[in-house]
Amino acid sequence: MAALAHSLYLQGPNPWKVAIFLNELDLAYETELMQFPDLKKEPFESINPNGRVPAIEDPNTGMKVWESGAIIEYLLETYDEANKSGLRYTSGAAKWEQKSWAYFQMSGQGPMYGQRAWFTFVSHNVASFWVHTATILTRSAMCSTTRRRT
Ligand SMILES: N[C@@H](CCC(=O)N[C@@H](CS)C(=O)NCC(=O)O)C(=O)O
Repeated sequence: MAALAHSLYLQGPNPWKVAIFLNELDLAYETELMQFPDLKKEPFESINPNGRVPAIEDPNTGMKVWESGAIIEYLLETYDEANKSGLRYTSGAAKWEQKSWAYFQMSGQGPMYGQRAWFTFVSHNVASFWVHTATILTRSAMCSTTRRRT
């Protein structure tokens, strides 16, 4: 396989899922440690219109991929033909069990752990937190959709 030089925009817990997976597949990669203010503007928003890490750029394919779950699926499909990770289920019950756990992690466990950390370490005002979070997430989702490349 050709040498791979991924740029992984790394800060907070989610990028580590991708780093662990890159290591599992023995893929060479470079990391770029981002600062929070740099996530919500160019040039990073051209990589991830949602302005969050992780995101990767793959010079082998020219692909830019963001959202940790999507990145892991991309790496599985692109670089794990031999099922080195043991996670490349392409059919049957194992495929759908894997997808069930992956969706649970990304839509349930991950966000809940994040919100608990926010309440515990940053904001202790639960009521205003929910209004604030819903507002930010709604705006962020609208902006991401608007910025989506065609
Ligand atoms: N669902 C996303 C979550 C990404 C995410 O929230 N990343 C955090 C760091 S772990 C981040 O970029 N936070 C910056 C922000 O929310 O502005 C994923 O799994 O990639």
